[in-house]
Amino acid sequence: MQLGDLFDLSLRGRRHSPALVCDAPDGTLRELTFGELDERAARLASLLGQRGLQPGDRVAIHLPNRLEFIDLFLACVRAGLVLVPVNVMYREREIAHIVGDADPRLVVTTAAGLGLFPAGCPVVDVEALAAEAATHPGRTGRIALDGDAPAAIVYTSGTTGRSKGAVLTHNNLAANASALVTCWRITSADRYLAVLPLFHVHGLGNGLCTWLATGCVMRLVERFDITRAAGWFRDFGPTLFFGVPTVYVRLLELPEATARAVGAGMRLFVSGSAPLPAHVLAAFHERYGHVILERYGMSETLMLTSNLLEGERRPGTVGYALPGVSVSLRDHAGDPVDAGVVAQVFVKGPAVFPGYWRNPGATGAAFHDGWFATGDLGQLDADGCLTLRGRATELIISGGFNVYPREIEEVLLEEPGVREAAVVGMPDERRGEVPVAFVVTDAGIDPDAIRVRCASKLASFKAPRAVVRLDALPRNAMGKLQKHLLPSVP
Ligand code: MCA
Repeated sequence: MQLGDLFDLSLRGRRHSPALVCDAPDGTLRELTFGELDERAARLASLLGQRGLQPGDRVAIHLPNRLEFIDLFLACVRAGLVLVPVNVMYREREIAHIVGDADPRLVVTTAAGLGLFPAGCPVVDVEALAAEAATHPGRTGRIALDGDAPAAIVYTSGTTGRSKGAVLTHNNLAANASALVTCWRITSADRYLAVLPLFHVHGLGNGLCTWLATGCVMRLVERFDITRAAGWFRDFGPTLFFGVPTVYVRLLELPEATARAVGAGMRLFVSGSAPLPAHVLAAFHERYGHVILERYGMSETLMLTSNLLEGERRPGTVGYALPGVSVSLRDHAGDPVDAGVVAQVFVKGPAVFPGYWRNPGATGAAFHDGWFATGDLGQLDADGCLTLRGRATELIISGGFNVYPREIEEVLLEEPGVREAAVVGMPDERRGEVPVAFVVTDAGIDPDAIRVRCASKLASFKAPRAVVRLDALPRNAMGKLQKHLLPSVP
């Protein structure tokens, strides 16, 4: 299915209905109908075509949540262009890798972002592009596309240090949205408060795509901010909210009366991207009167399992396979294990990606007999409810963002005087986990200076909270690093 067919249910079918509420540059609120969004996308798609972009070309978007992000997404869907969202927190090094790999025909950023891109990159200022599109004649109709055509390439933190581009097809995104709309009963009567970044799958695949599939109203904010959250809930009156655990931890800070009022109007709170601690679930229930619905997914697979909308939402579990998804727990030999046994989670399904962009080696390693290896360890109940029990990889999740130690270790090893480096996740009340680094250095090296330099090269959520100097890293008799023996850091 072409995503445009799914979105047309709203863009055309609900042309005159309110679609979006977002912040205008002058601080007022801006409201648009689905028809207005469709016309904006038509003009932009036509402009991109005139600039020579062809179906299959990549368009990298390095923007915070704003109207133009949506315009670009819809224009790409219309014109068969492949969206490459880039995390706005990334620094030059991370950005250079993504644009080098994705090879975009166009890069759109803000005035502040222009300097982050390497020389020769086809980068444009979003304001200039939007101004040109506003006066450009719109093109009617869409490019005819196979549903298996790529719609987006989403870069995931890499186990090998460099992030890999997960190719998501039109069918993948459509299947994911349809499954969530069905299982969470999202309808045009909902009001969705969108606080998560659109440059990741949670905000893009779950948020934007279910909004466009159902034609509900979305209030889009630039980013989650606890000091503004109460006002957004009060003024917009949402029924639907998607968050990462860090967002729910922060919402517990709102006064009791505010929380009660927010809870009274809400229909569904969903959490994902990182494990939701049971005590947060309980405290939120107590304060807001809602049991948060926890679900499980990955950038490569979109959503896989979900707790039930109606019926028990079991704390500590991520629920049951979504429509079309098969979950199989397998041991090291690749054989399925019995219910109750902890093993790696393998999945199949209509939203599972076809592979990594221009990386057949990584794609081959990720699939086993057609099953995608998630790298997560889990346990299935006899009735099919999944509980995650840790990871087969060293992934750290901080504030809902994935961080692989190897990438940080490589940056640390570039520092003069650093001989060895090991990064691990340490528990953190608010962010779930934070990266902490251990280094072995030449004499006279200041570990804090290393931390500061490392922070200037990496997105803030990857920067080690602390850099600790050790005389030696713990290793076994074979010389293999024993990360579990590293000391804990307060
Ligand atoms: C955080 N920061 C940001 C943003 N969010 N900067 C720009 N844009 C953002 N959207 C920066 C802040 O500037 C600050 O940087 C640092 O992060 C911490 O911010 P703060 O407000 O103090 O943190 P917080 O109140 O604890 O909240 C952080 C947050 C953020 C808003 C919860 O972590 C967040 O938006 N997380 C969502 C991640 C997400 O969407 N993941 C989905 C991945 P500095 O320290 O330099 O001042 S998709 C996925 O995982 C799969 C597929 C799935 O299943 O969903």
